[in-house]
Parts: sequence; C-alpha cells; structure tokens
Amino acid sequence: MTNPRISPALDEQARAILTGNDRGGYTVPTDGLYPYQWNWDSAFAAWGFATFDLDRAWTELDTLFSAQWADGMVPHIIFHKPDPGYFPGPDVWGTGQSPETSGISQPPVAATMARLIFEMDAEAGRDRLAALYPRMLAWHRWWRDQRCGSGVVAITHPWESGRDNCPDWDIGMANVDGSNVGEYTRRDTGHVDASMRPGKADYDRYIAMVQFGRDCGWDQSEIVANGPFLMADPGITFILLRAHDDLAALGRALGHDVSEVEGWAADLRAAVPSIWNAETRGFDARDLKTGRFSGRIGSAAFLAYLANVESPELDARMTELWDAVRYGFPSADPASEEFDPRRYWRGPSWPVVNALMAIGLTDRGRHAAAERLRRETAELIEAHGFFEYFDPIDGTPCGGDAFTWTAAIWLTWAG
Ligand code: 9WN
Repeated sequence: MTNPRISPALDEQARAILTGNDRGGYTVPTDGLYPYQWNWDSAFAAWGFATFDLDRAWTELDTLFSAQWADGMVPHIIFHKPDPGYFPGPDVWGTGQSPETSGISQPPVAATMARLIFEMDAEAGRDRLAALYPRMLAWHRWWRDQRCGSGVVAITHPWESGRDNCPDWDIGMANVDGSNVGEYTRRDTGHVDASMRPGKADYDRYIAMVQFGRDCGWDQSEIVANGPFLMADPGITFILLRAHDDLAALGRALGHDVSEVEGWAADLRAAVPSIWNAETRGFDARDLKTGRFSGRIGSAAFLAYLANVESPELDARMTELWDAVRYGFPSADPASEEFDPRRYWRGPSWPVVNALMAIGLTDRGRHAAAERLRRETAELIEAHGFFEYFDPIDGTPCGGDAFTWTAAIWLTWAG
C-alpha cells in the first residue's frame, strides 16, 4: 500500500500529532477529550509511528499489553495517570487492576498492525515480536473463550465494538434500563459539539452496563450470561478473523506451531454465515438474547473484505451505501431513517475504518475501490486537518482535532 507522498507538510503535521499525543510509551487519542490510552487507537498509533520510528512503534504495543489482565483480556482503556477530563474514569469502572483499566475490551486490530510493522523490518522487529507474541495469543484465546460462545464474536457493551452509538446496537440498547444510574456529569460534551456525540439516553445505558460489570466484580461469564446487553458484532468478527490469520503468520515467522490459532480462525469463519441477513442483504448485528437481527447495515459489514469474505451481493450493497455519499464510507446506511451525518457512529465517515476497509479491498484485488476510498479520505484531511470523523456528505470535520489515528492512517495509507 505505498502511495506517492503527496504532501510533505501534512506528513510533518501528522508526525507532530503522534509525538504531541505521546505521553511517554503510549499515545492518547487526542488531547483533552480522550486523556488515556485506548486499545485500538494505540494499535493504529503504532502503525503510524512505524513510518518514522520503529522502536517507538513496538513500545506502543508493549505498553498496551502491559495492562493485560490475568485472563488474557486487553482492556479498552488504560488509565495510566488520573485525569478529571474524562468520564467514566477508573473510580466508576472499579476493576481493581494495576494499572487501572476499564472492564471490557475493544476491536483486536493489534496482531494485524503488528504484522504490518514486523514486515517493514523483520530483522529489527524479531525480538520485540517474540516478546509480544504470547500476549497476543493469550488475548485471542480470551476472545475465543469469553466472546465466541455463539460462534461469531459477541460484545457486552457498545463501547467494546469501538462503534459506540451506531444503529446496529439500537435493538439491544432498547432492553437496557438506564433509569437508575444516578447523577453523573459527562465530560465529552465539554470538549466537543454535543450534537456530534451520543445522546443522554445512550449514556445512561452505557453507565448502567458499567455498573452491572462492577457489581459482579467484572466476572466475564456472569456478564455474558446475565448482563443487560449481548450482541453479535460483524465488525469485531471480521477484525478478529483477519487478526487470527495475521497472528498465525507471525507465529510461523517465529517458528511456532500455530495450529491452535488456525483452529480458532476455521471455527470463526464457519460461523460467519450466521450473521448474514437476507432481508437487509448484508452482514448484520444480532441480539443474542432474542436472536433478532438489528436490521441495520453499516460500515462494519464491509470489513468482511478484511477477512477474505466476499460475494457479488456484498459488492452491490457496498456500492449502494457508498454512492449515496461523497466522502469515504458512511458508518450507517444513508437510506435508513436513523442516518445522521454528524452524530458519531450514526453516519459519519471515519478515516480509520476507511483504512481498514481499504486494506481488505486491496488484498481482494479491488484496487479501484481501495483507491477511491484513499482519495476521498485524503481529500477530507487535506481540506480540514486530522479530525476524528467527517460528515460524509459535505465533508464537515467533526469531533476531536489533532487525532492520533487519523494522523497514523495518513502516514501509512491515505497520504
Ligand atoms: C469510549 C478513543 C475512542 C475510540 C472509540 C470511539 C470513542 C469512547 C468515547 O473514542 O469511544 O470508548 O468516550 O466515546 O467510539 O472507537 O476508540 O478514540
């Protein structure tokens, strides 16, 4: 995925964002709004760092895995240093970990990013990879043991998906009681425009789910069995499937027996048809408490390409959603009534998801589609800067500025 470098000035800005968001061994997603280390943001940051500082890239992944739980989970937030600028902080999560962390995970892109980094310089990365490999293996085993009971990957909280308020989760969220969570003060809406963030009803339910986890001591089996929310996520299913293959490739490069990982990948691949919804003609989230499909198609469905899953129907659906907007891939279906072009994961185009989709499309030989995605993403960044997400219709920049993963995908892919 090498592109001619089209703007040295933007390259320089992107590097400055990564180094400016570096808090010493880890990066924050953006200053102010997200003052801690987030899981999948860090994996993308590592990929970005690898374009100019390979050693720093491996360190980012090391720091992420230094917060791994004894059961193998790598948490979605690591609260290295207290910061009142974010809610809910470590006191609300109450996981009792050291360092303090949240109690859920996030999309496992780390092995995919580690492979991209390793392949930039295998010699220089061999020892770093050797140290990381058993930790990544333990995390993938955790996904398999704690989240793949139904075959595909389940999430226990919308934050686990990384696509917090996308319409996929609406049917599962409807069953969560957010009325008894008590008083709290959000911090996100003090940093960015509230109309671009999830609403209060969503936040009440997010907090109710955190309180359930805390009250049962973050017992993952209890959360899966009796927690308020459990939905099959096409996004993490495809990301994990891809990551299993990348982890196996890394294991082989180190001379390990990778048959266990290959087995996990085969089982997960066999379960993928269970999230195909013939009615919506797409891969769809499913409420595992009722078996019902969400009936919503969003960008996660098209991460299928990343996992070597493709079909003419998927291609046709991708074109339908994409041709309805102008800038990159919409996070929700523009033809649906929920579509909201600036409300977080309910419509906006996310550079980081565009990059993942493009990796998949390139690997499947869809070079024209991958190039269109790159060009449209680059146009957004060139016109407005390194924002968190963008209105896919008119390109309005949204959310946080000077964003780590937007800078990272510029250096590695879009720029
Ligand atoms: C909750 C950091 C994270 C991303 C997620 C994105 C958003 C957090 C929030 O920010 O989630 O985890 O408070 O909104 O949805 O994908 O990792 O950039």
